[in-house]
Amino acid sequence: MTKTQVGIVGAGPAGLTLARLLELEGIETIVLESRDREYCEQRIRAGVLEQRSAELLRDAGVGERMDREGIVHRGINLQFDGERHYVPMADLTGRTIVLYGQTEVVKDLIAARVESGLPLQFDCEVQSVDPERGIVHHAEGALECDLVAGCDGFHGVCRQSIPADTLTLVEREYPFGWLGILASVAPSTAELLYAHHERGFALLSLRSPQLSRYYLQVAHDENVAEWPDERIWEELQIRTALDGWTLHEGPIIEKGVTGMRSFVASPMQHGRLYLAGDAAHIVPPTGAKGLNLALADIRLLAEAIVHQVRTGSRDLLDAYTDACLRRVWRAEHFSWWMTSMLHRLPGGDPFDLELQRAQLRYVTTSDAAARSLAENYVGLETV
Ligand code: RFL
Ligand code: PHB
Repeated sequence: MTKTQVGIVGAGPAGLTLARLLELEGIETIVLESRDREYCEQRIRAGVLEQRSAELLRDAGVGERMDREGIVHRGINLQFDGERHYVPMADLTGRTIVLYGQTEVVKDLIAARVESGLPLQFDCEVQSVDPERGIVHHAEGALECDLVAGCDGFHGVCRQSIPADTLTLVEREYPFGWLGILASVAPSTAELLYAHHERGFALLSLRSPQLSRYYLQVAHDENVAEWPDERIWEELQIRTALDGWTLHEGPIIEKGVTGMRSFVASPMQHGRLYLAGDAAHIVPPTGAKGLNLALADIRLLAEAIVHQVRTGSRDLLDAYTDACLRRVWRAEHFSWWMTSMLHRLPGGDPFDLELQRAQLRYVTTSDAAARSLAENYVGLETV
């Protein structure tokens, strides 16, 4: 049986970043990924990197293109009741965010791994993990590991390999989803716009000076075939309209619907298996936290593994779940709060609506409330 120090299941941002950080410390890893390279590099997902996520990628030696092509943002816009308000996050917190697509992060990490010539096996599905013995069963055989990193996302097999009676799952599903598009048109706003509207939420984001990424609140099981391009633009125009401002339209090059859920599995470890990223927790995307939480887990897991290899002490590994979950639950609350404040609640009564409007007025008029939103959005340093 092949042996390695750390077996990594999944070549998403979590698995690839862990592989890279351990490589820099001289720790041996093998990465197994069920899909092919092209699929991994094309999958469109998150776009907002907290400052500390950007720093982690720089520490991993893959920040060069991000620093050249990523777009630094200093705030976000919130729109409601026909007015647009700016939340100056950098002024309120001293920190910024970087707009750089998850697809680009993944491409940079894969390129670095390939250049190092270290094992990264695509088209190699993991079927199960034996957490006690550290054995990973995959399409082409088995791998024996000192430690297994379960970075295989929400639908992966690693979490399911932990005995059900030792795992607590906490979950909330939301009665709506997002229709996301990538459009070949210059963004119409310099920074992100989150819009509360009686017809539903809308978000204007971007990927580059020529590529816009826009979202509309839709039903959680919405059929994308019912959304021809004209209908998407019409709805975006209505939900983001503002006197004296124009939303520019262009060819839509990708569209898809994502359901929204909050989910936390605890503990995030069992025997030799450690879960990280979406394999252990999911947030609704309104707080832009999914990718950032995955990278925060990886920072802790890499530190704990290095500490154990260098000193023989399991202290940091044993503390891994608690250290991760403090940040995870803060982000769960923030993501739920942003989601609740900004979406049209199906069947929502006037009381719900007035609470949302009161909260939106508060965060756009009180410095203290705006700072609270901003420090969560850019990423808290203290959790
Ligand atoms: P990933 O990115 O899902 O990577 C997991 C990898 O594991 C592979 N895999 C397996 N490999 C081997 N054997 C198996 N049995 C395997 N099962 C799965 C998968 O093919 C994949 O390559 O998890 P990771 O690394 O934890 O990264 C987390 C982020 O991807 C995620 O938090 C965010 O992208 C969440 N998310 C979004 N977050 C945002 O902040 N903003 C967004 O706009 C946003 N959009 C999204 C999203 C997540 C989505 N998913 C998961 C459905 C849109 C979507 C569609
Ligand atoms: C994105 O650019 O894809 C994005 C930005 C902010 C969010 C979610 C997604 O809250």
